[in-house]
Amino acid sequence: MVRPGAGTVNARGGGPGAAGGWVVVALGSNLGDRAAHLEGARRGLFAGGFRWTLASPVEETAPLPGSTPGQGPYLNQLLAARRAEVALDPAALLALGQALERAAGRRRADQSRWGPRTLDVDIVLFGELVIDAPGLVVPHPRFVARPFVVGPLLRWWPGLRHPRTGVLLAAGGSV
Ligand code: A4P
Ligand code: MG
Repeated sequence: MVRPGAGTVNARGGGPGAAGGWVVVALGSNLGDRAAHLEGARRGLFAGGFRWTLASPVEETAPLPGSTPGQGPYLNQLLAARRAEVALDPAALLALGQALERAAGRRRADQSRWGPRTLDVDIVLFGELVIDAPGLVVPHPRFVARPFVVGPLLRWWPGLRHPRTGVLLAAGGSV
């Protein structure tokens, strides 16, 4: 749960290659009808006020190292919306994503960390915002190591810099 006013929110300057005008969400699913879960998330996000206009191809990916062993492959996809087309603040977008996860039947209590899930909705970027609040860290703390996130980002915004560090993103994944 994100407590309004908790933590810190800082806006950094934009610049060439910055995705300052865009909000980016990552979808993941490796349980049940994976494609249907992503479709439900795309529809629910748009209807809820995240009016995305960029969508990466859906990519099938092996579970990341560190994921609970024995689970199946994921479908992953990235969506991006212009900030002007996002009628939600970061906490509200997180709450919408979690509501969609619940609607997809996700149960956290009986799942180990990085266990299989019907739907995961992560906020990757919220323009240039840097957020360190209980329950919400933006940019998403692990996205730079994920080729299925960094790949689409660099195709959309070559020369993209990490809003927290200012470091150029690399396809290989480290910042
Ligand atoms: N949270 C904090 N910041 C954010 C943010 N920017 N976006 C909090 C979304 N949530 C954020 O998440 C745990 C807590 O993170 C939430 O309470 C939220 O307030 P969760 O969805 O309950 O659990 P999780 O997703 O299992 O944990 P975590 O650590 O967020 O995992 P990740 O980083 O989401 O990775 N392999 C492949 N191939 N594809 C995947 O998509 N995903 C994961 C999970 C593991 N392996 C994967 C994939
Ligand atoms: Mg997550």
